Amino acid sequence: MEQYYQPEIERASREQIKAWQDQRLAAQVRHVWDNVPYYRKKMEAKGLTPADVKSSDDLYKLPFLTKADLREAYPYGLVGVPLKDCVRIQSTSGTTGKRVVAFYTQADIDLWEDCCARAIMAAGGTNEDVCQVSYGYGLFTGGPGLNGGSHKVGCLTIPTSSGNTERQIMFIQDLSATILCCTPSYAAYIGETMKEMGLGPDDIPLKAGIFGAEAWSQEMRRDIENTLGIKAYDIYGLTELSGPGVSFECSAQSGMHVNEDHFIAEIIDPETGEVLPEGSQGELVFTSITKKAFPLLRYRTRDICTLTREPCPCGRTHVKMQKPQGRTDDMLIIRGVNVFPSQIETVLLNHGYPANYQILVDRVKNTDTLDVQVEMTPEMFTDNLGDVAARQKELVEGLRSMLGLTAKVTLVAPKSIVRSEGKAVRVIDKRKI
Ligand code: DLL
Repeated sequence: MEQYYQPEIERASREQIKAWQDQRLAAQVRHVWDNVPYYRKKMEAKGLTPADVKSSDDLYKLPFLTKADLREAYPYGLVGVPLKDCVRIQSTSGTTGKRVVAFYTQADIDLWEDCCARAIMAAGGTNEDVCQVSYGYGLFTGGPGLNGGSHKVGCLTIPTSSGNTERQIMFIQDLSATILCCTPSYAAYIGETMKEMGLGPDDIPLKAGIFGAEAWSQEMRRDIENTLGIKAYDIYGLTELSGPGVSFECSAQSGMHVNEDHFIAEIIDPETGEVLPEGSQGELVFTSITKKAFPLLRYRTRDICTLTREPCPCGRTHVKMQKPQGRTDDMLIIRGVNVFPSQIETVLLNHGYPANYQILVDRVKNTDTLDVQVEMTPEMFTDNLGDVAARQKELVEGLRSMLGLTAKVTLVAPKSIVRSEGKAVRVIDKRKI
């Protein structure tokens, strides 16, 4: 039976959700106008005052915020409350430019943890469960967010953080963990290590996994579900908006419910900024309507996906976002063709390869090259060069029909591609260097 952490909110009528959003957005615009001079200037530049935003129907009038704004305003320029009222920061793992630093009041942390608790209960978690949190702890939001949610549900929480994979498996077995929270690539790695230790799905008590923080395909979901003997749920979020739990998957496993009492989602055309109708694919934009320390209005996530309000069999009424297909800044343009790493992953998994691969992009004599290095499983591994060549050819064909361009495929020995304990690095684009 479906369980809810806050049923009266998660199953509220659309009218009720709209009423919350209308009232909270107007209050949030006023809060930001009064307390965040950086954003007030942006509003003034558009000739807006808080009186222009009376309800969520007026949202489109507001200016966007981008990562560039966050960098410009670093570190305190977008903070909406006195620092004495802030109790924590978290930060992104960004590798280029300045990190994003997000601030939280105690109330902001509470609502963030509520969102994570909703995700855990949607995955079947109760206070009878043992929840192992194998996302990184520290500045990254994954560990602290799911840890807080797990406490709220009342699960026995095991804060292993990431790494030391054999010890992760030992805790799962010895402490009878029933729910595992980590990135999908780390879940796959845990599964692979279990196999090497001679363990199968029946040797561990896990029943569910809550995996996110990076794009992962349906094929990868099926793989992880089979290896660990669990149901694998997606969870989405970003540091700028709190962390994991902006949206989460329910038993229907067909998209993630956005916590609309805290976040308003829009889909825009990334080129023009125009708001697109429901069902269109575009860039996801979020407005946080309840957080006070780091309130972001119309923040452009760069994630590409669609929204749907089709009724969900789980009973939740909040809008669903499809799995992000990738990020506008992840999209590779190779010889003029748009390529998402997730498309390549789908082809590999459909041909029976594990999700251990690396995509190398370069430019040789003014032509882009795409080289996909794919690991063979130990069962496939052979030194018969003819067999390897035939397998490579099959993948080149598969990629050609998915992407419409020719890639070079190199099959490499098992275990030769480095494993990830957090977010996997799949793409090395040498053209930028
Ligand atoms: O990754 C927060 C998080 C932690 C989410 C644990 C889920 C679980 P950041 O490090 O700021 O925050 O990265 C945010 O990661 O804009 C997406 O591009 C990507 N992302 C997050 N969740 C998913 C997902 C955390 N389920 C960025 N599917 C986002 C695809 C995801 N991409």
